[in-house]
Amino acid sequence: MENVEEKSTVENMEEKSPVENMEEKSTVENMEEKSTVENMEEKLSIEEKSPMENVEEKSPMKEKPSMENVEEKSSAKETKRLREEIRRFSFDNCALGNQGYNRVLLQLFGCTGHGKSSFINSCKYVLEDREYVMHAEANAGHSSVTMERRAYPLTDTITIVDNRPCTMDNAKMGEVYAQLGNFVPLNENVRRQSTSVEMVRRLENAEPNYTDFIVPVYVQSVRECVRIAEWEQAEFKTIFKNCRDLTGVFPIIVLTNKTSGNYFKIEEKFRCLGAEVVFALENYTQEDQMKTRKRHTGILQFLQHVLEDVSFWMEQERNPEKERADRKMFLLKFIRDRERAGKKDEMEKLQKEKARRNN
Ligand SMILES: Nc1nc2c(ncn2[C@@H]2O[C@H](COP(=O)(O)OP(=O)(O)OP(=O)(O)O)[C@@H](O)[C@H]2O)c(=O)[nH]1
Ligand SMILES: [Mg+2]
Repeated sequence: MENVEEKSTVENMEEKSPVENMEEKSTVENMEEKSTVENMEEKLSIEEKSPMENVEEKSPMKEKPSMENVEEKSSAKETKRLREEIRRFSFDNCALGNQGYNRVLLQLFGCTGHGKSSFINSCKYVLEDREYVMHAEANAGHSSVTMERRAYPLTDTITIVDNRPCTMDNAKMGEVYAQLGNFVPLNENVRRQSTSVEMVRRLENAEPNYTDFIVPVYVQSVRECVRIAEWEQAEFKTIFKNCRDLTGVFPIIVLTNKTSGNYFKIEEKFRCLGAEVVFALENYTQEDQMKTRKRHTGILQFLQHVLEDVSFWMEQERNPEKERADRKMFLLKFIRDRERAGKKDEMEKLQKEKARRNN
């Protein structure tokens, strides 16, 4: 290639046989026969291209599949394979059959603005393989956007749920636990806090649902996660453990905004908090919908991983009715303990106040 570039056109012509030169000449003659406009256009199109481009165009290398082409084709195949595998998942094909389940419920939770709704839009974008649509409203504002618990079907078997945002304070997690436990109706507004009496009443009256296999997913933005203080770590640990005890599954961690900080460090932190699985990714958003291989496969691999986990859990004998009854017991105990802890705090405050007055 270098040699070809270095040689002038005259030199190239001199090296050619008389017959080749004749042929080239006749092309020039042909050009003369064309109209001036046609000639100008042809000339311009030749001049616009760099010499390298002209050589490359003639080069047979162009026809050979480049590494990039091969990778692109194989990644397109991989994306298609993953997508089909995810769409095909059915509880009926699990080791012991469906055991009474018919839906995987991916339950997203986390603080406001960390990318829960954007993650839902990304999953739908990747699975549906058509133009980006903002199914779940996502916004850069400081106030909470998602006020209701809304379900978005991803496939015939998988539904993803956008839960109302929370603060990572175990005492204030009652509403979130109720949502994760599937005791709050879907597609209705959710309260930030309820009294214990209201919560118990709701538990008693909740529509029985035994057919959802619940998978909790905690969403955390790398951008917001500058550091997690010592006391917060203890709180995170308690919350994750409670989610596991409630649903039987340790929350899967999804780190969004992966390119806005050192996500390796944050991933390590979450692993130290007990997380077995951490996925770091960059969501597709209204502002940035440019498809990239890694983003697409990253999201599909997350879904594939969830289904592999579900298949693993379905290898054991399960009883959906009992699981729901256990979740209810867990919540009732949580409400009772929270009530007792609240009363204890109040008593301590009163005693301190009394001691202060007596002194
Ligand atoms: N660059 C980038 N922006 C993101 C990413 N995820 C979310 N965002 C942006 O962050 C903002 C908040 O995202 P949302 O998806 O609304 O967050 P949310 O967790 O649903 O917020 P609430 O509904 O309030 O709980 C939006 O402007 C998104 O476009 C990401 O991975 N990368
Ligand atoms: Mg939201």
